[in-house]
Amino acid sequence: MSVEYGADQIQILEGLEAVRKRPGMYIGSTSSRGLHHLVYEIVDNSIDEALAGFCKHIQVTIHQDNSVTVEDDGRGIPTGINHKAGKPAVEVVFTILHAGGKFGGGGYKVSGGLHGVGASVVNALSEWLEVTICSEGKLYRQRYERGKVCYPLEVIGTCQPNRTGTMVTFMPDKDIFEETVFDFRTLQTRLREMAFLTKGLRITLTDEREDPLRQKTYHYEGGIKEFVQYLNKSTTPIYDDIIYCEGFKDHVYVEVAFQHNDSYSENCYSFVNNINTPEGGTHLAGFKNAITKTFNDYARKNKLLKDSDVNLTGEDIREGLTAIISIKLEEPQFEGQTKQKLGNSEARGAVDGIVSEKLTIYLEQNPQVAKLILEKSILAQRAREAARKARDLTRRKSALDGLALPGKLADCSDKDPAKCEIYLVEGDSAGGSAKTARNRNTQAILPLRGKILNVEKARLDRIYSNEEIRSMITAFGTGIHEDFDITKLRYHKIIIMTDADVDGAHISTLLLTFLYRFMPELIKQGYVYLAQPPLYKIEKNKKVWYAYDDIELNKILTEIGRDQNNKIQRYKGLGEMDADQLWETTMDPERRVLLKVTMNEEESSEIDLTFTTLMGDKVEPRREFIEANAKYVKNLDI
Ligand code: TTJ
Repeated sequence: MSVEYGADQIQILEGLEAVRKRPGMYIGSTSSRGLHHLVYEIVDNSIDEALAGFCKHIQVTIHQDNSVTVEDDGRGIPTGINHKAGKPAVEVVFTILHAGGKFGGGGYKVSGGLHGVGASVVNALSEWLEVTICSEGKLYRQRYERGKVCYPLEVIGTCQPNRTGTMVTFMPDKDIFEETVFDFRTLQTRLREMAFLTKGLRITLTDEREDPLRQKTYHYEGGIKEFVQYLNKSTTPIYDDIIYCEGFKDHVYVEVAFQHNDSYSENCYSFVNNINTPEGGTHLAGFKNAITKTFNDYARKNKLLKDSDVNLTGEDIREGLTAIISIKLEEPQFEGQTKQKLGNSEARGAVDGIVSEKLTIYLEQNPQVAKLILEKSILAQRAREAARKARDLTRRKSALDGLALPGKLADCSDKDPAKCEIYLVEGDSAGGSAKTARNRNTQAILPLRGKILNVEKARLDRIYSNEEIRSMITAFGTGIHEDFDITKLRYHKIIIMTDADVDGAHISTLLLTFLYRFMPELIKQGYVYLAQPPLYKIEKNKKVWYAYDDIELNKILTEIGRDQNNKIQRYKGLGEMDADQLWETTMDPERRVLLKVTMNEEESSEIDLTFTTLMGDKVEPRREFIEANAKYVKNLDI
């Protein structure tokens, strides 16, 4: 951290060179994801200033040329000479690796992007970067190109004496990034999340590439309480309050907000220094322990559980729970393969202690709410018991009659999962054509009848006794729940094939919801695909073309000439194709188009919201969501 003048200085120059040589080491990747991290790295500096209590508004602007400006109204990066480095502090921030945050004024650095590397990395990876600082009545500016100083920090004018702030504009280097076009929605999701996590802060995102320009402002006085409200907006909460616990213990600042809704799924998101920790860690463990213990204690004390009853499990209590756990601490230690799991042991005790204490008081003061939550947990406990019995039944059955594959499954003969695919096909008739069309060596067909059970609206016992769902579980071979074992997966491609209409899309969503909630590993590891049946068949002079959308149809018609004799057929469903056509257009590995279903864990709260919004009970938010997204959704990328 400390910077010696002289020898170290040379090392420092090598530092930014190293960033350009191995960008992936510093920002994770040079794909679109790394590109967006550049913005988060810069914004994090302004967030720190907000956490220190000096910045109220951050503005992020995507310009026409895809450069980005981040501007805040904080105190401004210090412009005075940093004596250790012998140059202005701002220059140190942008040219020395790992510098930043720790010098001048009070307040410690708590935020930091995925890799917490700071502004110098962004500078090194930008074609050019300009910083403008307004402080003590003066306007300062410095410019850098690919990390190198263009001219010493200069005063370029004056500003209102009471105004202060920092503005940074940068152009990501096209030599470094595979993708240099910013996505409004990606930035929007992350900036909204940052606003939720920093109560009171206002963040504005503007896109100047659109005419009229697109602008969104996020500002939540309630912070994570409003985050929970937002996540629950398309659900039916079972009580009005959002339960909130806050405190400071062992140098850890803890904030937790939660509310139960009438669904059966659990949506807990944890953050450390404003960074999402999808794999949880000690802070999440502390939270889970606290609520399990506190609710059981309360239930016993108030005779909601009898002496002879067994304890509620954590899962029972978290049924339908939406929660945000946000902690801030000085030196987070991340563990695990992806370094996304918090390891600090003091975080466990801090969250556990604060939540237990505050929640006990809350429950004493709000017995009606306590009763509603516990009644739901007790129902969950019973359903869990019933579900276990249903699962045991499946397990025993499969032990009895060998593999016990579902009767409707037309399995393939090859047994090497890497070569095998399973088509989940809507309807028995399309299932029949698919069975005729397929390559029996490597392609298995599982026809699914009618509407698939909506797992967002059903309890575990109903889910596990559902015919279609049981068929999928046994066909995949992985087992489910605590038995889930991805190494037993029998097919490395699970292909959802539905009609190219609204009903087909609905069935796809239902299937994806099931896979996402119950076997997320299948999606994470890239085993799930969507088949793309064509929408049109075009015939002319005994020649045939297929078009997968209207744009393609027009292209083909332009190519072959718009002619009276063109025969255009619009397929309404898979059933209208004969087996040969189905093979040619949708199933032949040489010719078909498959969409791989992917998920970005950084946006998991958005994905959950998508599923609860699409599959939940409330019509209004669903309509709004579909209207808001209809024009942006191209590929289904959950
Ligand atoms: C540090 O302590 C003295 C007063 O100013 C503090 C500071 O550096 N504040 C600050 C930095 N506010 N905003 C920034 C900042 C903003 C952007 C857009 C980019 C960077 C690298 C820093």
